[in-house]
Amino acid sequence: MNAMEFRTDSIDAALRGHARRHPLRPALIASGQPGRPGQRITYQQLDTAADRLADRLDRLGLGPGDRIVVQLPNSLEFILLIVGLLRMRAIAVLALPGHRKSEIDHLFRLSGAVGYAVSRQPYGSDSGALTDAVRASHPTLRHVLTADTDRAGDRDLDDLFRTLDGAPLPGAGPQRAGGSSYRPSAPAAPSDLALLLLSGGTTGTPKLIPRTHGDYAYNVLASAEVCGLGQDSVYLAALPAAHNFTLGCPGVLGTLATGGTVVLAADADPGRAFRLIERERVTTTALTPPLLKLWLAEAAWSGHDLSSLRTLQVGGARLSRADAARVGPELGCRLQQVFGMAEGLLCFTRDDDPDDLVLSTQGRPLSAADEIRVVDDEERDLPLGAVGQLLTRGPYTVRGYYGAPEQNAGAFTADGWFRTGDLVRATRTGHLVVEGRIKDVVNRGGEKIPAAEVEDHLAAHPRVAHAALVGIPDPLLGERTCACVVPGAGPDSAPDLRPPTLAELAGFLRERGLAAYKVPDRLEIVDELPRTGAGKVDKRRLGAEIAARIPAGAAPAPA
Ligand code: OOB
Repeated sequence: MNAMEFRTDSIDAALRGHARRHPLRPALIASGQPGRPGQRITYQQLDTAADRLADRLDRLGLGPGDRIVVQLPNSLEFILLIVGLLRMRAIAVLALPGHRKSEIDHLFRLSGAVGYAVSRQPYGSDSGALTDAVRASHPTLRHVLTADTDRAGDRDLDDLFRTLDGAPLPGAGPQRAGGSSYRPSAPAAPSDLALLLLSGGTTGTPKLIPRTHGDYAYNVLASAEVCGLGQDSVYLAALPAAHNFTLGCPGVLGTLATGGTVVLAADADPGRAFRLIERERVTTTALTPPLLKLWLAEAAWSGHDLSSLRTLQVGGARLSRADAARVGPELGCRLQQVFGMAEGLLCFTRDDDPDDLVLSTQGRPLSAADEIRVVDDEERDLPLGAVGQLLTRGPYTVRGYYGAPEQNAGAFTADGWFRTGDLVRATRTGHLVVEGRIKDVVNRGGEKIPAAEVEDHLAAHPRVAHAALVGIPDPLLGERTCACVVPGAGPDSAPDLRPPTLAELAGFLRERGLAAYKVPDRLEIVDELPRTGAGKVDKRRLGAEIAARIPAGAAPAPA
């Protein structure tokens, strides 16, 4: 099936079409826990379960336009809920599984969400405490839906979610024959909000990115077309499906919208992933560069049959040419580099690109309607091949963050170009090479860490006078984080002025509910922070000074 045929459709309409045309084809395979067979559901089952879920949520009082923070691991629950929410025109606010109280609070503050769908699994015994704390600080929150993915394999699809008190969602009434029962009051219009994605950040604390039904359908379906997805495709979601890359580029939704099969892995562990690739004859999957390194290492001695794999997408952070060159010979599939952003723009290397472009560039824009400018510090266009900031505009790139008029004036030009904060150079063929960035974000192996967010938390420590977060080069992750701290009396000045240790700061940040991946890898105590003429911390100089102190290849100091 050619994705082009669906270009004007919504994701949900495409999915319903498949449920009608080939109800018994497998839509989703959840790998289950180790030692469990996993659960398979057909297009018809997916369609019916999404209807029932939408119906039950509707009875609970959730409706079009309501925001629901969704924090679920790769699981049937997650995909069903996304499809159900798209169907009922409610808006999923996507949190990552690693987020904790600090990030979840931020998402509630920004979105005014009325619901929180959360699995017990990533928090273990903490989940109750987290949801209680979120409830206490956000009066807008009316419904907490819990999913317990441990039991997903044993349960009826109807019973995947419970409300917080353990009660099943309100019943859907008598089942109608032939599946689909839920009838939304009106189908989604292309301009209706579909998803709120968290920005990796350009400046300051992260913002929410409003993606509409129309732009996200374009994103998903055009990506599926570029990747050649169709009914014979089997896509393995090894990265968290809550990432835009895994969800819709083309990812889970692109596979479902073109009638293929999605295999959900609990994580990207190479041993488990290789077993799934062999068992389910996976054709397509997506990784970040550090995970690719782990897969390459595993493939060197693993006996698994990976011959079904046709395309391996790698994106989210810069891939070295050396690792890129190993994909074909060592994994036996075609590499596709992907340079994307939750704000919209997606670049892909294409199947028919010469090898040199596939190995050395991060691809070219998805759409002929994507507009690209490479500009200098004064936002003057640079000649072809020069390195400058990438500005972009296009059919699926947002024109502003959600409810953030002040920040939008900085992040977007008056005529709607998004200032990506990435430094790129364009080739004659229209491909882009990512050369660096000017935004204040550390890209830790694909996980984005907005410096200002961590600095705000560090500055709250009683023995921190000033703090700055910088990235330092790392052979596995590309970059790690280093907190540069000027000790001294912090906000609640304490008599004890010993410089804080990394372990103390790490404990303090965890206590404040910061996601573990944002806790700095390293601490440098400094007398002062270098400043620019304008009085801002000179991150470039600081980063270079710190990198010079660290012997090449040194392991980060243990926390
Ligand atoms: C993806 O999306 P985000 O929103 O988490 O992060 C976007 C940023 C980009 O602005 C760039 O700084 C960096 O991540 N990035 C890359 C890259 N892909 C993303 N830097 C170098 N090389 C690459 N290939 O990360 C994302 C969204 C959709 C598809 C793929 C990745």
